Amino acid sequence: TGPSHVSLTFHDCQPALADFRRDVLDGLGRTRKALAAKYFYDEYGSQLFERICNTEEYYPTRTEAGILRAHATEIAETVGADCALIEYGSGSSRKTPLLLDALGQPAAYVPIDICKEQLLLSAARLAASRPGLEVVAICADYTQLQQLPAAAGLQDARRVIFFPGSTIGNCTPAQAAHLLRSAAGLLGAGGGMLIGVDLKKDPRVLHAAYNDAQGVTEAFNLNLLTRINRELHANFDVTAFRHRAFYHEEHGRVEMHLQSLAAQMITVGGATFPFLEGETIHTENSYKYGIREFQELAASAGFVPARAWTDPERLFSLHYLTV
Ligand code: AVJ
Repeated sequence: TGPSHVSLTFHDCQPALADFRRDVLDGLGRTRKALAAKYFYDEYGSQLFERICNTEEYYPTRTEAGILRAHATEIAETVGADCALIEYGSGSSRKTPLLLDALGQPAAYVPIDICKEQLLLSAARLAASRPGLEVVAICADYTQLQQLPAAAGLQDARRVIFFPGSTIGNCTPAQAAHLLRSAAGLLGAGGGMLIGVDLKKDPRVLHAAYNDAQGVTEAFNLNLLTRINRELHANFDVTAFRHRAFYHEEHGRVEMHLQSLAAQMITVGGATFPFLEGETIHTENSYKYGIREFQELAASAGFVPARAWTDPERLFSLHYLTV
């Protein structure tokens, strides 16, 4: 591979439909119905998420990009050149160029995403725009990923995980500690993680961010039911549910729910689930942290918090942690 050679390999470890079915049947069978947030990201859900990122109310995306731009040189010095860069939940990979431009060419770029369609598009676009960069795309649930495939740039390079967007906020603190521990294992000694974490703030700002006026977040939440109908042959009437999102102060998290507007029965793959009027399916947690609070969580999971950057309004934080 030379400097003008476009290099892209694709590894398909996409979770099986049977896993989705099992998780949905289990989640709807609980006293407090719940579904995992990772299931939002089918092809259309991933597109809706991109649109959320561009709404006026959803501040995290542009704020994190602003932090990356404002502190690019310092971030690059802290992360260090000559690493293999692994991105968790790479999605559209729109923030990656900000980091790559500051870092210079890494030994490899490894985007990992659960949505195959979006991963293929964004990895191909990134590989084409950076000839000479070895791109190793992996469709997988990164919470389940134990090791990386054999690839030239991954042989003996120091590893760095880029985990932007505050996606770690979808985990409870206990789940987050578990995920960080497994990431530290994947990184090995000398590795590091550049991770975006949304900060605690005025609940009104949070409320607006998860209840945008255009209804994109509402459509994103409701699309989960459409996905279940299509992939698991369920009979959800999407108009019989509404989007609910609120900040839960004690838990320090935004919760998203789908609330049933009537008493109704839903069938999914032969099983029937009764809904009371007003009953909800809990579809997402989005935890917010203080900078110190997150550093303590990372430390409890075996990382050493090295640096943290924030924006002037202290809306969002970007942390560098070392193993
Ligand atoms: C991509 C998980 C970080 O929790 O803010 C956006 C997803 N949900 N609006 C978040 C989301 C509703 C987002 N994460």
